[in-house]
Amino acid sequence: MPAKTAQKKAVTTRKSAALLKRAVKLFPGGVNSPVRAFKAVGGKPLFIERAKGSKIFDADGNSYIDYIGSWGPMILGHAHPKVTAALKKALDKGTSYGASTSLEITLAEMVIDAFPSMDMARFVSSGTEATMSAIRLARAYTGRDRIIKFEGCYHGHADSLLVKAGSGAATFGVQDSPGVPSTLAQSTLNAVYNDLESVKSLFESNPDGVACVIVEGAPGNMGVVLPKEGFMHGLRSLSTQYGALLIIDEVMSGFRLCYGGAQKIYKVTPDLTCLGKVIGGGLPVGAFGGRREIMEMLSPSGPVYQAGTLSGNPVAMTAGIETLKLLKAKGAYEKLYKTTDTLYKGIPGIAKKHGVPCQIAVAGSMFTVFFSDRVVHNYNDAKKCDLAAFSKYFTRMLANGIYLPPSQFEAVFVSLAHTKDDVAKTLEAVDRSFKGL
Ligand code: KE4
Repeated sequence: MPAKTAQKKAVTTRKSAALLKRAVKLFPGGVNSPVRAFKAVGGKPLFIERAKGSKIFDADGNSYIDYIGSWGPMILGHAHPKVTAALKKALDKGTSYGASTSLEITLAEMVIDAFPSMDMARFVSSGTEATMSAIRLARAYTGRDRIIKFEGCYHGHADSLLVKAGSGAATFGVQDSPGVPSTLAQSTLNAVYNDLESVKSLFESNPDGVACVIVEGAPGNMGVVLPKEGFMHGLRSLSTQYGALLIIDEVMSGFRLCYGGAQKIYKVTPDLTCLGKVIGGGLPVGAFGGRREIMEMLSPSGPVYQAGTLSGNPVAMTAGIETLKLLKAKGAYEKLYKTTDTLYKGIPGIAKKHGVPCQIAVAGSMFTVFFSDRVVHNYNDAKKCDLAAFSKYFTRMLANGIYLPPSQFEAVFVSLAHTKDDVAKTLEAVDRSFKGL
């Protein structure tokens, strides 16, 4: 329940509850994506009616400072006037042609300019499609079947990747989803994040069998976990040594960490990059891309088939173009980092005051508060966090009008729309929420 408003009007979530009653008859768990169900934190999901800037408003008219930002895409804040205006114009030209447009060229040129490791790209409609297609391409290019991923990393819900996955799969403890054929799951090898030895031993036991290593640019799906010094470079050299491709999944980290993603921050050149979220500005866009010789294996120039009805959709491209234009503007990232820093740096003092053990991991404009007395370096560490404390924290913050991701294994996303007042209100809410946690 959000904080009492100044007018002390009765706060209710009655309309959300009524909508949930209808939704549970229509959708499994009443949702169209599991993490939205609040299952891990108890309580009932809110139904959101509209959003503007840093705020979202539920069906009962309650407003919240939003730190989910649609799980990353809304880095400008909601309904940015320049994005909305461009979309309104685009809509009058029709919504989808199933044919090429200049807009996809414009967005691809912007993406490739930001990611010099990419000679070519292919647009799809989600991050899952991007990673799924990149893996198929890596398997075709190398002629190998096995892939190495990391426990706790999440790359979408393609079968090969739902093996010891993070995000919602971790939240619900189903990292190995039923329905994934064991024959396929056996081709997915899981290493321990931040442990190069675990990667090396998988390569040594499969010396010519690994098609690729796929890793999140800055993991955000076991909560935010930072790569140790040399880890990303180690993945690069091991992949090269064993003839595997290195795929950096920047669906979350791309444009979230900086205008060029984690590979720019960590100075690592992948063979393939996956993107999503921010490049769609809130509309369904994913992309993958990399070296020309690899990408040209894709149909119709090569034999690897991949396709999509709405790939490169003109309306979605418009949202992506406008979003990247505004991110490229002078001072955008400085502002984003300043807001993020002011927010997360205010938390340790409050935690100390209330004797709440917590660790904060920050990557660009996303961060996670781990309820743990030790730094989280991998999924095992993340699983040891005090999940009950997290649930209480989440519920209290919501009651104070702060909308956080409903899982310890997710990230808080800061936007350019979050104001100093939002940060002050959020830290006040943290102070109230940590009391007696
Ligand atoms: P989508 O298919 O959900 O667009 O992207 C999958 C994906 C791929 N790679 C990374 C690094 C991702 O974080 C994601 C999706 N992230 C989750 C949030 N942790 C999406 C939210 C949801 O599942 O509803």
